[in-house]
Amino acid sequence: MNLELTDVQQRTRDAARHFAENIAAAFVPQMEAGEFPYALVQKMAEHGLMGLTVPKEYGGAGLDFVSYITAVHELSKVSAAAGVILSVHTSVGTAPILAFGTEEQKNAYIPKLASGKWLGAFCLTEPSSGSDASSLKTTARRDGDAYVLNGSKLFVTNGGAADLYVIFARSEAGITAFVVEKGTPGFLIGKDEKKMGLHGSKTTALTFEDMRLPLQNRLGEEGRGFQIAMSNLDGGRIGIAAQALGIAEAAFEYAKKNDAGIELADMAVSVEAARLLVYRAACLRAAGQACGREASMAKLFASKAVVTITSQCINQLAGNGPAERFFRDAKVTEIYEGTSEIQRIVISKHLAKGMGR
Ligand code: COS
Repeated sequence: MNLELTDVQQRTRDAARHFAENIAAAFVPQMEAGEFPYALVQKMAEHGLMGLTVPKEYGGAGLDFVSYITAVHELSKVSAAAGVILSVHTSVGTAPILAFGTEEQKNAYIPKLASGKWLGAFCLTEPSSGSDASSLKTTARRDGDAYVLNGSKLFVTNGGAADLYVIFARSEAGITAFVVEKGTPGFLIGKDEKKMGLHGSKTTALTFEDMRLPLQNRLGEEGRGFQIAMSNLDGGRIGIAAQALGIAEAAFEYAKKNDAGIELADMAVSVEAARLLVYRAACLRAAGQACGREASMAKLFASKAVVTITSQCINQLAGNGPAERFFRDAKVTEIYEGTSEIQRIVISKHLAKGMGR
């Protein structure tokens, strides 16, 4: 497999790096103070970052998944919060509608998401179901020409800030996906979680109280929601792995600049190995090939690497510059979009099916 970036991918990476260093960096203090960076998202939109993988016919840049991953990677080197805003918006907020939406849904939502006029989010986790996603309890009861949703979601990234939500609920035929606009009656936004890291990224609970959705808000077939969630999490996990890689690389560069000693060699090996796994998974996704195993491997490895590297970095350079932010931002990459234990389960399932490459 050729892991060299093409000219287009390199240009996207260079533009994203330029944007991260010259525009996003200025928003870091505001984000660290706990503010969601609406103005930064607006600038990301103006620079075409919010629709990188969306086909041109729906107003996107029509680029491949690898190009998009370079953008998450570069942004995360400067701001892991900006990286996850982009990753969630693209891989799990927009991609399911592109992949499973009707032409009507795509025309209604994708141009708004691709232009960045709207921000996307994804709601699977609930107060009583995280890793065991298939036991979710939010209900979708059919009532004439509508579904009525009741339940709640937890730890929704971009929650409250997003305009459009992909929501999973249990209907008669099983787990079913829906697209829901903020402001729909019965759609209630909870308060922001106070987190150790990613202070610029919003994480909220959502509650649905007799939230009535017309049939046309159902995404994909009734009962196919779990597959929709899982197939999009494959892409989402590569995004989070790229975020972890970005933080790891930033911490490594910072340690190198400050001469953090002999551990630099181990850090360099981990960053390089994470890079290879992330870009390998991204290449498979871009080629439309199955990538669940590789996505989980990339996320498992890159998240572990970033936690180790940022920990070593803070051991050596405690109290200096951004080391403590890198350390705080790193941990959640081992948790969201599937914990490390979940990644091991996914990899083991592939091995058991004899799908090891
Ligand atoms: N792409 C498409 N379909 C997939 C898939 C994927 N990557 N992974 C599983 N599926 C499908 C399977 O093909 C199966 O479909 P059929 O019923 O039609 O055969 C169905 O989903 C169930 O698959 P499986 O039996 O493997 O699922 P499990 O219930 O054993 O659950 C885990 C698997 C634990 C891996 C899953 O629940 C999971 O990933 N949990 C973590 C969820 C998560 O990441 N949460 C973070 C929240 S994101 S905010």
